[in-house]
Amino acid sequence: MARRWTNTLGPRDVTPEAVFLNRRQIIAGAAGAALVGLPGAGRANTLEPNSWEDITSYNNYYEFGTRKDDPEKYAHMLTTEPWTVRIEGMVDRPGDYAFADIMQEMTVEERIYRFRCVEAWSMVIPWTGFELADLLGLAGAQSGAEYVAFETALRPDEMPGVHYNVLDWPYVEGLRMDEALHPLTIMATGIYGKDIPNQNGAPLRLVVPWKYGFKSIKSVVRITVTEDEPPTSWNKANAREYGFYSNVNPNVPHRRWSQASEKVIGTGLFPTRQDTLMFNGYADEVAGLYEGMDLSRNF
Ligand SMILES: Nc1nc2c(c(=O)[nH]1)N[C@H]1C(S)=C(S)[C@@H](COP(=O)(O)O)O[C@H]1N2
Ligand SMILES: [Mo]
Repeated sequence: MARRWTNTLGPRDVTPEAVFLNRRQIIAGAAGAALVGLPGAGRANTLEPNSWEDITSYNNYYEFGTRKDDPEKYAHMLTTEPWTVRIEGMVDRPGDYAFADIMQEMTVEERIYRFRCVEAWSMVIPWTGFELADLLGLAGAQSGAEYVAFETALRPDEMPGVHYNVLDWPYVEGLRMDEALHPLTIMATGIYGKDIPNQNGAPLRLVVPWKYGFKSIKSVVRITVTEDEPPTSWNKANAREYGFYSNVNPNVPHRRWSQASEKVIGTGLFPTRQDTLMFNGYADEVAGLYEGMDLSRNF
């Protein structure tokens, strides 16, 4: 992972939404090449991002409550400046990394990704952020490490939802190392070129576009590089329904509902439904990671 980092775009380089929309085709063709020309998808080649309003008002962030509008109402209580991420475990340079220092080192890009929640709704979100691989490189992740574990802040004074035992706090997630190093895996720090709003996981959150949304852990304060498969919040809460991998897969239903189609957020009172794509449309890029695995067992 010998790489040099250059800072091409800071989190405060604001791109007005209208300008952003005009540029989206170019961006989708460059950074988001994965999104263009999906075989057999029967869809437009460019993705139409959801509005800022949809993306920031229809959220899951249970630390602030379980209703879709709770995060927008309450996440402003979270203090995100200053922010540090502890990176530890099998790394050459463990320590507390200030978010501002991380941003100095990272190449921030814009990526338009499909986002698919396990509750069978979907959006398209124009993230800005950097590749997780670059952050792991900065900390000196060691060869031989197999997994990466993530943890969200736990602040009872700032998070009204953590007083309820809906999950075992703090929220934790994990990836296999090859998933973590995949170029589609990013740490998002913005949306539409603006700083990421608290309800979406400020100041930095994981985004893994081929997995159900709950893998994309918000407001990360700890990253541990490890040999062992780490525990994950939804698997701890209900192992029958939520596995470690959680790859978007229309052929493997959730125990209580089909995963073959999804509601398209932002399509009005009688929302459009569309067929869910294998690996959320990123099969060409990521199917190889799971070759030989039985995805109905490793769900
Ligand atoms: N810390 C934390 N991260 C979280 C969650 C959460 O409740 N707490 N919800 C997850 C779920 S279920 C989804 S679908 C996505 C939602 O991201 P969004 O609100 O930015 O669309 O965040 C994921 N990350
Ligand atoms: Mo979700």
